[in-house]
Amino acid sequence: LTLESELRRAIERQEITILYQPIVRLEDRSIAGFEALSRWDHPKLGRMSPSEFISIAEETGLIVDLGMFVLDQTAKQLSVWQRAMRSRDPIFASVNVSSRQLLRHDLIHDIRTVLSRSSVARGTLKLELTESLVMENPEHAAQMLTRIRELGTGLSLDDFGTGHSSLAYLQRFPFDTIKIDQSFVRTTSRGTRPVILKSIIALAHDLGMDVVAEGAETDSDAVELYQMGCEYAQGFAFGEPMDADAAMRLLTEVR
Ligand code: G
Ligand code: G
Ligand code: MN
Ligand code: NA
Repeated sequence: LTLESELRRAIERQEITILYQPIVRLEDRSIAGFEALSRWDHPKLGRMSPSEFISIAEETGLIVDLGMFVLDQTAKQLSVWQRAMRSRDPIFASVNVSSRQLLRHDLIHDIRTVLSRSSVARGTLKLELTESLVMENPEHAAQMLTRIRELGTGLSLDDFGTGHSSLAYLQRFPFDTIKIDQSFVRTTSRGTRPVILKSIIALAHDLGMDVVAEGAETDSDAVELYQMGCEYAQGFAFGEPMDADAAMRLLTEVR
């Protein structure tokens, strides 16, 4: 069997596992949401990370079914979490979307279907897209993203700072959140990037966007980010990607 046909079968048989990594409010370290991260449990090769199979999925078009599976599972899981913690601010969940799903497929139809099958609070299902994805076809991407926002879906700009789009482009797309790439964040405790970080945070806030710092690995990263005005962070300092039950325990444990 080729990897392609194995992946096709794995998607059909739902052998893709979704892990969830917490995104916390730096103010009080409470959980604001989770990012969904796929894993493929291959019978011989073991647990594979997206870097090993997303490109195959993209090239073969399998990403459309895989993406729908991840969206659907995540929305269902999000409804379960929200029901379990009814009294507090509803948490969000964000799902990574690849180029083919947005630009060469009817993602809007998929999102409508997923939202109609689940009962997530409006605005709490979010998509993550990278700069390089939206820059492949800025006009088309901007149109699609505007329609997706109208469905009540949040939009995060992922890996911010690694692409080569101009900052001016930020205003052309209806993102509500930017996620600062790990490469800027992981070095905060060594003090090499504070100027860049502070500027990105201030710019995002001026544009009315929330900011999530990715790759916060230590407590001092978290403290420094908060001092720089960043309100959300994700990283090993707060939790690694975990299964849905572990996420549920984290949400419902008495703090
Ligand atoms: O979890 P990990 O570090 O291995 O993720 C690597 C990359 O794979 C991340 O950049 C993430 O955006 C991407 N990724 C994870 N899950 C998915 C998914 O379900 N769909 C797509 N398109 N990308 C994903
Ligand atoms: O590209 P994207 O931002 O979606 O990538 C998310 C990936 O980053 C996940 O696969 C996750 O495993 C990884 N990751 C999350 N937190 C940390 C961290 O604190 N340090 C490092 N090195 N990687 C992280
Ligand atoms: Mn991401
Ligand atoms: Na990222």
